[in-house]
Amino acid sequence: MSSIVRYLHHPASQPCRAVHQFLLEADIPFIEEIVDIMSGINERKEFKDQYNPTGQVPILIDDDFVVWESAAIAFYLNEKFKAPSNWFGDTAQQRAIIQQYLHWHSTTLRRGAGAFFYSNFAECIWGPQDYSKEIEKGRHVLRESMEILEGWLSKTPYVCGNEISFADLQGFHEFVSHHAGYVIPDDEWAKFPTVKAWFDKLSERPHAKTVSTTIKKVGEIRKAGEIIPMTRRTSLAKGTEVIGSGNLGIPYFNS
Ligand SMILES: N[C@@H](CCC(=O)N[C@@H](CS)C(=O)NCC(=O)O)C(=O)O
Repeated sequence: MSSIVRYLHHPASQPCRAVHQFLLEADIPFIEEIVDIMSGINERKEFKDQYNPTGQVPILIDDDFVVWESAAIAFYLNEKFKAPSNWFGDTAQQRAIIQQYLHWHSTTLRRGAGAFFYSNFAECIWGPQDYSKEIEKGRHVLRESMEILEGWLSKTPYVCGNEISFADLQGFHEFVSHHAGYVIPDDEWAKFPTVKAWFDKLSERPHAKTVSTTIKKVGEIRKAGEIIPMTRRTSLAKGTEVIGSGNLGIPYFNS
């Protein structure tokens, strides 16, 4: 296997930034390739056949080995490059707790990304419409997830213990998008002071800043009311969004 891996990603994507930050934090050599998911290139058959049948990023390529899903990518990198044990755990119990977070994350906090997507990106794709139901669904999941996180973080400084792990990066980058997109109002943050303190602490890490530059710009552009041209669908508009929702009449196209 090659010693320099290829990392296919997009900086506006939460799971992509989590893996990107992990690559930098663990000092893993990689070649960066940005996939323009805003243009829908990732929806092409060739892309899906070659890289990822879901048409999503991030994707990691190590010679002829291809792996997608952010947590699986980070897990592979951790093993291959023998990253410091804080990232994926040293003991069976630490490893289990980190995996526990990652599984919880993908069905809860991650689903709250709908609040960001529908308040910041939907209009750019489908024009002005009433997206409030979708936004509220995302916000609901986000609030419930923040309640759980508030409990965890009141016991330990990081979500899985005393040291930062990949679980923190995965969770943190969801909040980076919500923060950049003005999704969580101050009075909502105030209900979760421990989550906010954890978010602020992680925001200070130099690599967190490096990988978050683009999404912060995106947030400012949208706040100014400007439209970002994009034709993409997203995982959230492919019918995989918030629990039991189906599609609430928001148009999207299957090709
Ligand atoms: N569970 C996946 C989620 C990946 C994901 O949602 N990727 C989005 C960007 S945030 C994507 O590539 N969407 C395709 C699109 O927008 O067309 C992971 O953790 O890697």
